[in-house]
Amino acid sequence: MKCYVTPSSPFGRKVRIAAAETGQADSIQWEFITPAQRTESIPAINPLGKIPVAVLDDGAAVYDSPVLCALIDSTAKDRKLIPPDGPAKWKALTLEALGDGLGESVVALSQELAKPDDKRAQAVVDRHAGKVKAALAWCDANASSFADPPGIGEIAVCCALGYMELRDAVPGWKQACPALAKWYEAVNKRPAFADSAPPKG
Ligand SMILES: N[C@@H](CCC(=O)N[C@@H](CS)C(=O)NCC(=O)O)C(=O)O
Repeated sequence: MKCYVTPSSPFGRKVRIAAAETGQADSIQWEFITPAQRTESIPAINPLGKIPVAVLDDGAAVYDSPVLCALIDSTAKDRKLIPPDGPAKWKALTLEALGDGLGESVVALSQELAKPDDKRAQAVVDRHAGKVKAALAWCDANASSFADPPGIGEIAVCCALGYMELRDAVPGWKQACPALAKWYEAVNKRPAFADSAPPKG
């Protein structure tokens, strides 16, 4: 399959990590595109115009990142990212939803903060900053029970934090969340995470 991502997208990074962690990165044709190329060509594949999106060998489109990660996990042989059933499965998928929600609020917050003062809506900043703060506090309180090796939930949380750092959207978060910061530093040493770190700038 062919998978479209942008280099700095936390959701694209999730899919890249899922593929690398399960040993399948080389069986996917990665298409790194710019935001301008995304605007131009992705709506023909995904009506929402968002990446990550994949085109399967039979021409079918698959999106978004939770669906793509589940697809990749379904063809993984030894290392699985999503437990097969029972409470462990729902726990992993719920942590993925938290990580994705954190990522969405971090993207919205950093876009709003990047606007000039007279165009910025403080209510939007406050709403997303509140969600980010609450998600970080939850992750900090629960980091000691994060799966090792990381599953799909931990991958989603790490990708959101990586984008948050890239945009410096929450200065001082490592001091405020020391357990989460320690986990984040350790998990980023795994090759799949280090190799997909978002580019600066
Ligand atoms: N829920 C989606 C979110 C994907 C998403 O927001 N992608 C962003 C890049 S980080 C995008 O393509 N934005 C373009 C747009 O919203 O038009 C997922 O998990 O894949």
